[in-house]
Amino acid sequence: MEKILVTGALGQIGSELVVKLREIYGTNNVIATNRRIKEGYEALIESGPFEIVDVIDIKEMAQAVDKHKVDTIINLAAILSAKGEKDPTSCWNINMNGLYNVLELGREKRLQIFTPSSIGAFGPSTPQDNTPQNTIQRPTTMYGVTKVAGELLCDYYFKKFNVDTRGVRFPGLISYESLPGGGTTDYAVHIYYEALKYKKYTSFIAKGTKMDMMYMPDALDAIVNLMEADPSRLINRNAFNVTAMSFEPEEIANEIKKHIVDFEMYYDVDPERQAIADSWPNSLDDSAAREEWDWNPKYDLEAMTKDMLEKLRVKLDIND
Ligand code: AKB
Repeated sequence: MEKILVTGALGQIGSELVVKLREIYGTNNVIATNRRIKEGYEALIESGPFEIVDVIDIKEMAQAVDKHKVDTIINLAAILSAKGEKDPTSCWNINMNGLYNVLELGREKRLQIFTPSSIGAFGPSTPQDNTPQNTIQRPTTMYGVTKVAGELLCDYYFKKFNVDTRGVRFPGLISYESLPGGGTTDYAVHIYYEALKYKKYTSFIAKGTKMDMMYMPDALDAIVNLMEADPSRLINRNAFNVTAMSFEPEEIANEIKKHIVDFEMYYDVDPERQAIADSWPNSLDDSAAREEWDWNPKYDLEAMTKDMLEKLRVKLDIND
């Protein structure tokens, strides 16, 4: 990775990844792109090369790749699970046609490509506990359909055209910089904001619903470490299970109560997002990632909660 273009750079992962990549590879070697300017991201936009690029427009993508002599694309432009159920057409268009364009550019211009898959690539017939790396994948959301198809397409471009494609199946990602937009696991981010602001939170996910999660610093390390991994060690390449913790709403609430003793948790379950959560695994087996590229997350629920609350107190200017 020498000249890296990030799509969806103003999203939840992109806005933090661009900063990290610029620290490692140099500001001018990381080209942040997004399909539109978003309010609140002025500092990021002005901090280095930025282009308005829509992944579904291959000409726009090709121009940015040529202009900046890019050798790597990290393709983060995507519509998440809950939003994808409200607008399956856009979900297919951005997630699939965008990825196809990225892979075609990878083939033509010999680029290295990172594409995130998700726990959303699994479905109700997948084994729910310690979900294996290779198992049944029959997702019931459009997001999941695009993620399974995306995993296969990346495998195809590697095998057929020798494009250096790599990827992980991310769980719910938790961060304090940018809010996630339209996911099923978003409750695990919102809860920290509301705990600090109002000392209470109403969860749209039901008690007892376990899902895999990860703190953003570990997710960023996963991207960089996989992209830098020795290719001769990679057997799975495009869809490594990765996880850092698995919890249900009561467990995160109890962890927050250790820091905010009068925090109260309520439930008002959203049937659509609950159905998605119920179709996803309780916990993943990430041993392939550990064996093939030394995946080893640093944050568990306790360490993440401490750090999230400390960072958000500063960001939200809350002192009590
Ligand atoms: C979502 O909830 O849609 C995402 C994901 C797990 O892929 N956070």
